Amino acid sequence: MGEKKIYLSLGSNVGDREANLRAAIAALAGTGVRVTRVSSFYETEPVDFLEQPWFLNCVVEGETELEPLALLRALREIESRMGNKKLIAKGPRLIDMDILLYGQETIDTPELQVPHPRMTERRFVLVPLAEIAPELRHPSWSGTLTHLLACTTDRSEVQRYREEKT
Ligand code: GSY
Repeated sequence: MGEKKIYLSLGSNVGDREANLRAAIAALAGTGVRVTRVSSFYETEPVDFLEQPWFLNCVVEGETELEPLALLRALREIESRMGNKKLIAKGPRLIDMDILLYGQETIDTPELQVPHPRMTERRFVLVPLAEIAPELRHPSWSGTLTHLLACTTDRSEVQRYREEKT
């Protein structure tokens, strides 16, 4: 099938959120994903389920030869190895990894939908993605990522995170 450019959304709102994001990004290399870019980290107001701590979110660009479902399973494997437990649907989680885009493909199966169906309604995805890929387009969108960000009706807070220097 060849190598595909992919975009993933990562989020954490339990424990050491920064360390969780960094561990998940590091783990991607062992699954057949070559990470090519990582956005800044962002402090983001929860959406959907509001009574939970703010998230730290970022977006990762990578290249992989994994098929889409194999990639999804690899992400779920990293989540469970890191000890993720989603006790409440849409509730707090140590790490969450979603496939946003898989090349220019459209996938609509019960297990996986790509582009991620809610990504254009989520500033916590659009802001970091626009940082690393402002001109990104997909056949199912009208315009670039920058245009989608300008048009979204989501007003939730997304603030650049000050990363600690070690
Ligand atoms: O869908 C991913 C988990 N999640 C998030 C998130 O990552 N960030 C923010 N800000 N809100 C969220 N609500 C859910 S569910």
